[in-house]
Amino acid sequence: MLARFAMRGALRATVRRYQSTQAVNTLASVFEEYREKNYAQTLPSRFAKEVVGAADANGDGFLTKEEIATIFENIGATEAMSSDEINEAVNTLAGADGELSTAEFIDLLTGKK
Ligand SMILES: [Ca+2]
Repeated sequence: MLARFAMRGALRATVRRYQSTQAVNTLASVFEEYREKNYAQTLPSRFAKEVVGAADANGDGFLTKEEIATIFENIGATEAMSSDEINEAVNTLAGADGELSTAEFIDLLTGKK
């Protein structure tokens, strides 16, 4: 009985990890597609800085779920991810401190993370 509970817990953890990874991958691919379509001549690092500059509406150096959702609207990608999936991706990227810094997001957009 205990072993079965433990197994179920482990499975749930694995599924969660998979969903988190998927959400992050989808988020990265949305911006990658947008870059390829609209910024093909721009260096990925420059593109990443522009996206983050536009996304960080209050300029505090951190990106909230709301700021990411707004950028999704602005690039016409609202169909690509639900707000739950965006939240999932942001939480995963933010890590233990619970905050997604613009530097962390630039790493994602430039494939360093
Ligand atoms: Ca911000």
